[in-house]
Amino acid sequence: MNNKFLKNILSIIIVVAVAFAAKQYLEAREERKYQDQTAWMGGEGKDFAVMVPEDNRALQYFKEEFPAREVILACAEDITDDQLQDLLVIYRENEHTRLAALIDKGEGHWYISPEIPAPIENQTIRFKNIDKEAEMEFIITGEKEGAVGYAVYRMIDGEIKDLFGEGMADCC
Ligand SMILES: [Ca+2]
Ligand SMILES: [Ca+2]
Repeated sequence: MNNKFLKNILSIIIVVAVAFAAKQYLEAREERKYQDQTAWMGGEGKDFAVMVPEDNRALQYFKEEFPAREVILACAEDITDDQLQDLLVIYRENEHTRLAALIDKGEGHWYISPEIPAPIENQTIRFKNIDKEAEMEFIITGEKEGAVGYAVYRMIDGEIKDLFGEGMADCC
């Protein structure tokens, strides 16, 4: 082996090592960027709200009021900033999937919000006070034939208002 050959080998090794390190660095940076962008969602798929038990009073009320609605997911949280637990319900009725909020008015009364379209399948609900102020916001995700969407909502004047989101029209 001559010197020139060794030098060539060495420079190839250096180039490969530098390229590898750069790739690692860029990947780590992308990963951090993704985590920053989705940090408000509560991390990678964690803290999904869980279904309330069958004997939840708001859920029972909803089922009595609307026997034709098939409940898919119902999760409780105070979404009106009044310390009374409300209930978000995703349900199916006449081939449509919808979301409505039951707002606890105290003494066994609930106000039921106008319904809005909800994803067809794999629905999730997450509660997160995104701006850390007043009402708790909630994030709905779901799919329809592989198309994924999400949106962030807040209760405003008794209605479920869409603050921002992506792909929701394709999965509802
Ligand atoms: Ca409430
Ligand atoms: Ca808020």
